[in-house]
Amino acid sequence: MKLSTLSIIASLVATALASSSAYGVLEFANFGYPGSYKEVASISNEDTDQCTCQLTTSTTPFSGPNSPMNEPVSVHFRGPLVLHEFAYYTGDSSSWTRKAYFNASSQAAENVTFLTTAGFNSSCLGKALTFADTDGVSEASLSTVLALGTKIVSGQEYSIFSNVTCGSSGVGNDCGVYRSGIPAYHGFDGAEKMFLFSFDMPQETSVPYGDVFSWNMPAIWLLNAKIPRTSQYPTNGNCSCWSSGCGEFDVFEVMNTTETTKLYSTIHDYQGTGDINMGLADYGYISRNFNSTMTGGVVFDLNGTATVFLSNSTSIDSTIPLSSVQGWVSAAGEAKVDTLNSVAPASTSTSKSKNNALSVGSIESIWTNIVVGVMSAIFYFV
Ligand SMILES: *[C@@H]1O[C@H](CO)[C@@H](O)[C@H](O)[C@H]1NC(C)=O
Ligand SMILES: *[C@@H]1O[C@H](CO)[C@@H](O)[C@H](O)[C@H]1NC(C)=O
Ligand SMILES: *[C@@H]1O[C@H](CO)[C@@H](O)[C@H](O)[C@H]1NC(C)=O
Ligand SMILES: *[C@@H]1O[C@H](CO)[C@@H](O)[C@H](O)[C@H]1NC(C)=O
Ligand SMILES: *[C@@H]1O[C@H](CO)[C@@H](O)[C@H](O)[C@H]1NC(C)=O
Ligand SMILES: *[C@@H]1O[C@H](CO)[C@@H](O)[C@H](O)[C@H]1NC(C)=O
Ligand SMILES: *[C@@H]1O[C@H](CO)[C@@H](O)[C@H](O)[C@H]1NC(C)=O
Ligand SMILES: *[C@@H]1O[C@H](CO)[C@@H](O)[C@H](O)[C@H]1NC(C)=O
Ligand SMILES: CC(=O)N[C@H]1CO[C@H](CO)[C@@H](O)[C@@H]1O
Repeated sequence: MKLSTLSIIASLVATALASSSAYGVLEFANFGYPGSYKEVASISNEDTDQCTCQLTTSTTPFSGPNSPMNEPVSVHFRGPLVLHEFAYYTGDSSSWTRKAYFNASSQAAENVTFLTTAGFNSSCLGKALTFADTDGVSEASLSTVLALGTKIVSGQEYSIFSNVTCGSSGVGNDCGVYRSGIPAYHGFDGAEKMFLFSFDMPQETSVPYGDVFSWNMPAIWLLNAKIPRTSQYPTNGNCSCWSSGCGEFDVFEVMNTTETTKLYSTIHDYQGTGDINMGLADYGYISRNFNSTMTGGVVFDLNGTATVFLSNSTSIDSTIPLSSVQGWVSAAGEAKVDTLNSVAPASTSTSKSKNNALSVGSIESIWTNIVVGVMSAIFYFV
């Protein structure tokens, strides 16, 4: 009995560990559920130490494929990273149509606004969003295109929004409540959408190890665009809808300074989990190529399938047949598919956990799996 329990435990541990391995494609199936979150209702004294925020008492509902990421999202980049091209597409039954585009070499900048947090540092909100200059991280006085070859280093970030300006700040308005004084733009909308990227994630050489928390941890991720417009890294969780689950999707993310060769994908919401910090990780990873340009992205389809891939066949054209994208994905290598739980409508819980829009840990999730697996094996055999 003991031996067979042990061997089951051993095989569960082996399975859990082996399941974190290199894939060509990371896929979440059954993504989206009927849920809700709480928006920021007000921000008070934002430029003083008395800075506070309040969330709405009522909840904002969402449902349908890919929810809540069917809401408008902003696109975020962390170094070490060089962005060559970015595109946002919406789909119909036969093809993807490009609705936003950045090309560093041609300096094309269609329906994109580069923002960065180079503004005033408030005690509850952190640094304010500003227009980003050509280097991605300095403040510019108006919308400016990222320069060819711009490399951001560890710890540096910028984001891309659409060029559609927000109406006035307020609950129920087009962009909800946002921080006063920021350049406020809409995110990229739609349940059926695709983001493609051409980028480098080179080895960090400019910043010494230990100088920043996120050393050599590049990432590309999506946030519900309401998050950065109030506060991406608040010290007070009531200053963002993140904790209550308005949504984050990590597309390509190095999660740990000791695992810099692995790009993970994680969803942060409450679809079948109570732990938004850990979120829903796909236990596979895509290998980071340090030495050459990577192309690929994420496809959200109307079946609620979110597919992350890298493929050298990716061509960021103005229209792309659905079948071409399917071809790139199926040729990209083995897929690690994570089917999410279906969740009945429920009231939103407000997490007390640390509100860090990029604190994730699929390694922790693997250990949770092992512990849960071991516990169930023990209960099964007792
Ligand atoms: C990006 O711009 C470069 C330089 O103009 C051009 O060669 C390349 O084809 C463009 N990429 C796309 C996808 O249009
Ligand atoms: C937004 O981008 C589109 C596509 O490039 C362009 O036609 C439009 O003029 C831009 N609008 C603004 C306000 O810049
Ligand atoms: C912003 O101010 C807080 C104190 O309110 C400080 O802890 C933090 O380091 C500052 N952040 C930056 C980026 O200067
Ligand atoms: C720019 O992106 C926004 C956000 O998704 C979209 O509503 C708008 O139609 C796009 N503009 C163009 C010119 O495609
Ligand atoms: C957030 O809002 C809730 C409800 O109003 C309140 O109880 C809590 O103290 C607030 N948290 C902070 C850190 O201000
Ligand atoms: C990275 O992961 C390793 C292995 O799980 C762990 O020992 C280490 O503490 C983690 N480091 C950070 C910075 O999270
Ligand atoms: C969605 O699911 C249906 C039924 O399984 C399938 O026929 C269809 O190809 C799927 N669509 C996509 C875009 O994957
Ligand atoms: C893509 O091409 C680069 C060289 O340009 C190569 O290093 C890399 O392995 C290729 N990636 C895939 C997925 O084939
Ligand atoms: C072939 C090659 O140049 N490989 C290099 C890729 O980048 C890593 C990290 O900087 C180096 O260790 C390799 O030598």
